[in-house]
Amino acid sequence: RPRPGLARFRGCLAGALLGDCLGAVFEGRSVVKLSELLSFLKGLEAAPPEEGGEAAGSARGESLPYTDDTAMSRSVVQSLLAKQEFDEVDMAKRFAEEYKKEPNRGYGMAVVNVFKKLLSPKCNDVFEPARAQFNGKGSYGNGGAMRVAGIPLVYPDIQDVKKFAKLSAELTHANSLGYNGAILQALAVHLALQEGLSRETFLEQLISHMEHVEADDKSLSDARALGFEDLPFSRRLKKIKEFLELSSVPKADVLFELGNGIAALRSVPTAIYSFLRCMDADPDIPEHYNALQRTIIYCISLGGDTDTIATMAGAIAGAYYGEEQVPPSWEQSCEAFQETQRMAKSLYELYCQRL
Ligand code: R7I
Ligand code: MG
Ligand code: MG
Ligand code: MG
Repeated sequence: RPRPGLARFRGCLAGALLGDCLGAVFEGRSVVKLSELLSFLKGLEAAPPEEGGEAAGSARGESLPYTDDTAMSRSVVQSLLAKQEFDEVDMAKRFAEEYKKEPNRGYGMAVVNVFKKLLSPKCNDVFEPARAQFNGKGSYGNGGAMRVAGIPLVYPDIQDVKKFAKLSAELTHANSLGYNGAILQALAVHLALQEGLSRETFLEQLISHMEHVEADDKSLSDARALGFEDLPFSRRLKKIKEFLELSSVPKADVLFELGNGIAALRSVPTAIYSFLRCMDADPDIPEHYNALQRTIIYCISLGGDTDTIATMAGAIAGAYYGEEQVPPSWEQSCEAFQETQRMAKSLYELYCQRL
């Protein structure tokens, strides 16, 4: 198996952090004016933090805070690094303790009940609180997907990626429309790490994997119970293929078909589409922005769950383009950006050991 470079691991974590911190500024707005977003970015670029980076940035109180997306991503990474493999008890504990330490990072409304149960000494099955969510149906939110990038950065084998993406998501998201979104996002990062994959091959591979993932009984029954057609993620991936064949796609069509919401089904495909479409220039986005920047700008311009869609697309784009496309002025505007570099190096070492 070929070995991806360290630059892709650094790019992935940095892209994810950028997407969360920049996206969070606009989270929940139904409409984001591109002109406003571009002038916000100009402001960041004009005032890069002074010498001293992170410390100076936070001393001036100017860095953009990360949200639950990054807090949970960091717990995933820290657990994988501490245990050198996926460990559900350790990961669950880290999620819950991180929430207890900093509860105001913008967590989903329902997932906090899972953390509270995980913190109780009476909890002896770490998957049980997630199964009890939404009257036993489990959450279909995008929280499993938003934090999953660490899994494909540790496991080179695609079967391991699927297995541990699912298990890591099931700690909070027991509905298959939640954890299948995490599998899809993990597969996208996995493929992005591979050298020189074309847009067409990338999408074809995602479709064939997801058609398999979504064909099991629980995926079929969960989708039907919520009134969706069979194989809903696979269908949206095919819609993405149609969109990419058109010379331009109106924002309204993207929002109607793919969405910008907090359900995994209404956000993971949108992140993947954003990454793929932004491989090409966009007439509305200034040319001096590179493909990774364009991806994040495009995601945020869609409005809605901007931090989460941009963090997922940022992870994919960062893994694909590598850290060369991570602009220092953007990165240095984000809280705790230097820790990202250290974590990427450790993940890279673990990944290489498993090759
Ligand atoms: O998925 P989750 O961790 O939330 C992640 C989102 C990201 O945008 C973050 O940036 C943060 O803002 O939150 O947390 P959950 O609470 O499990 O799911 C998020 C929301 O999805 C819930 O609060 C519900 O509004 C909705 N949701 C559901 N609604 C009805 N029925 C998820 N599952 C269901 C459901 O089964
Ligand atoms: Mg968030
Ligand atoms: Mg969650
Ligand atoms: Mg969000």
